[in-house]
Amino acid sequence: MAADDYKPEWSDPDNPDLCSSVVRKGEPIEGQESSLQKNSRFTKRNVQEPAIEELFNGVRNGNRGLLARAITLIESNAQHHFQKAQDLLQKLLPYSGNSIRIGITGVPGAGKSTFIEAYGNYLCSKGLKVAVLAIDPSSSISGGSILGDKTRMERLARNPRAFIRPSPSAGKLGGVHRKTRETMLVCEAAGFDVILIETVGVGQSEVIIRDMVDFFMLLVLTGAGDELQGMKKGIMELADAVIVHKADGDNKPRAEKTRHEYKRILHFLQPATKGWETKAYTCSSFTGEGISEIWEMIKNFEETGKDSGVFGERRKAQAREWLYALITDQLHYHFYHHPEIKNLLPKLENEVIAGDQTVASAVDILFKQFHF
Ligand SMILES: Nc1nc2c(ncn2[C@@H]2O[C@H](COP(=O)(O)OP(=O)(O)OP(=O)(O)O)[C@@H](O)[C@H]2O)c(=O)[nH]1
Ligand SMILES: [Mg+2]
Repeated sequence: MAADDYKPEWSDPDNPDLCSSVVRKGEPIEGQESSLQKNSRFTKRNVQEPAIEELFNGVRNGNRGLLARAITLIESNAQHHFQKAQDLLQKLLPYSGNSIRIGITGVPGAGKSTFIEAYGNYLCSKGLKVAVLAIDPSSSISGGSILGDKTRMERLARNPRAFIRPSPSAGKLGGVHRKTRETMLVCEAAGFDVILIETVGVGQSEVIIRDMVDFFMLLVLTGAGDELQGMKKGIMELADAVIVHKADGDNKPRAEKTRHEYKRILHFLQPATKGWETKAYTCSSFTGEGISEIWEMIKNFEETGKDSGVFGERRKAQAREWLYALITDQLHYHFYHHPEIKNLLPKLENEVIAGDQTVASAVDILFKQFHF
């Protein structure tokens, strides 16, 4: 061993000879950069956060990089980003509101992402700019749907008229709600004409999305006999259109039959939008059949809704709902983060479980302690 060599720290200090490895002191290289230093991937970049003005101009000028960074700022959970994000939104707000907001739901595998790929490209080919926001509260568990969507929306992802943004799935649904809504406003200020929001129809997410879109469509599959029985009436009553998807090849006649079944059922249900009859359609994202009809139908929906005032009324009602949803969120947050409450709650919980305290009196005690 040379004078400067030593045994690695993971060798056994009592039996150093059992370990044959030695650590040799490195020699600095004079005059030239090592490949690690040269490779920019390994150098620490000083990433400066763009100022609000820069983000605002970037969004308004359709600069994708800055649009993405504006959305990242809005999605941030960091407390110190909150004010900046809200200041930016406040500036962008007057330029928002000019798109048609479409929510798309359906069970996993219904073909939502594939439909968005086909539909989004169709809309782009008509000269429209399309933003896609994908919400998937389940993907924090499955972990991979964003990657899947990238491949399913490959062509759309490369389309210069389209912008795809997977929503952060982690965290509670309320948080996803706020961020998706605000992201939607930013995309509108960036000049997107159509916003498509994909959500898996397995829980409360479709109710939340219904509250932020103008038009809500449900993608279903054939062989719906059983599915129809099991399907919650509730979700069908949220829909402005039921699309029997994958109506291609051998499946086409079955899709037509399924469409009739849905038509019959829809007849008995309350329509989701006043003055609009929710109908069933068939479509295939593989052949493109039915895609243009769906766009015509949505344009018709927008036109009749704007004429009757239903469209504008819904947006106002949604803004009001959103206000109260955020107030509830804040109250919830402040209540559970209040030091006295954090302290008292476990004790009261035990007392309630043990039957030593009534629930109402426990709540009363907690709220007497709750003050800002
Ligand atoms: N035959 C046929 N198959 C389709 C069509 N659209 C989608 N598929 C297939 O259906 C499967 C599911 O499609 P996705 O687009 O991933 O479905 P999804 O509803 O987005 O699924 P999740 O995001 O997991 O909820 C894929 O294997 C697609 O190839 C269609 O129009 N016709
Ligand atoms: Mg999908």
